Amino acid sequence: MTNHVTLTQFIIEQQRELPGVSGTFTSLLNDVVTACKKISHLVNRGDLVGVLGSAGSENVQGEVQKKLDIITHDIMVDALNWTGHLAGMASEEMDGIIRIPPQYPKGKYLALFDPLDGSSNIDVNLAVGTIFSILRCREGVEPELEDFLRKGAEQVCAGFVLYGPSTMMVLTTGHGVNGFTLDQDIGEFILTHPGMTIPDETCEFAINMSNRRFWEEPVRRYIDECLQGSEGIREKDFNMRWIASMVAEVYRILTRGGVFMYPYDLRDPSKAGRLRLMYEANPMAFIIEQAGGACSTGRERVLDIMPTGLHQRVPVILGSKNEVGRIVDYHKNEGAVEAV
Ligand code: AFP
Repeated sequence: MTNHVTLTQFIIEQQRELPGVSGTFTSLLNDVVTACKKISHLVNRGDLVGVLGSAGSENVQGEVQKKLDIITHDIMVDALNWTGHLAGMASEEMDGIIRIPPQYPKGKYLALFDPLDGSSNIDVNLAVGTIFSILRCREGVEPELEDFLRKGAEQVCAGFVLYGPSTMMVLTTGHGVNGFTLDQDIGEFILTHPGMTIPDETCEFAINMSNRRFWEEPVRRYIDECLQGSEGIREKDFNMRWIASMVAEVYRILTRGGVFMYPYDLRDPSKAGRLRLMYEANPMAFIIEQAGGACSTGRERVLDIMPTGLHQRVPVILGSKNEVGRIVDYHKNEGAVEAV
């Protein structure tokens, strides 16, 4: 088989079109790819290499950590902290920012990542993923928290790797969205899904229905109208999916459209939502918008949120543009909700 474009080749060719680029970004992306290949290998080996099950500890958000949550966090940090491409990192599994050890050179980018999203799925052999977001850093400074707390609209790159039946990387650098499949035989990600786009209309929604009693009225109204199907005001039947793994839901939406929601709910007033702005919502919002979709909290565009903390949570409604627009319209008469 010839003429297969590898991820590295694709990024180098994209960078050539931009004046004055140094190639550092391509190298950084290769560091991320190396880490994700290692994670893919471990996820695939599962219990054969003893990586399943609980670690018996809790992360900064008070969630029970799986062994793989910790292992994948370490793989990401170890692959990224010594190469000289990053000025600092932040991980969903760690409280504060992760500094580059003093013996290594510092680069001009910041990386934020959720090393194993959907980790509750790992022990039941369902899809999980790694999500990452890259920001530019002021050069020559030791980054502090404020350097990370930037709007999602400032991301230079966002991507995720889905460890499913195939391992796929989906990537945007702000020029559309492209999907790459890991060819296990040669160890390279190959461009298989160029120019991914999301249809504006959909008949499929994804939400955790067990939370219905905690939702606000606009979300209840939208879902109830979908459930009424062809007999209701939507005059068409809807299908529902819930994988409890955002990477898998977003990948499905990128391939056949749909809407995914983890909305604001009234379970715990101290939490504005379930998903983390910096590690999940922002990178996915960048990808979704670049593929022609939309991403909102219901009240504002996710990429416009000014973050107040590394582990801040936000409501997320993303996917096909017209459906997200409809849900946002339903929110218009509701009061504002404070993000925490
Ligand atoms: P975990 O990484 O803790 O499994 O969380 C996954 C996730 O952040 C996101 O990927 C899912 O869409 C969502 O949580 C599932 O949440 P529920 O378990 O409440 O449905």
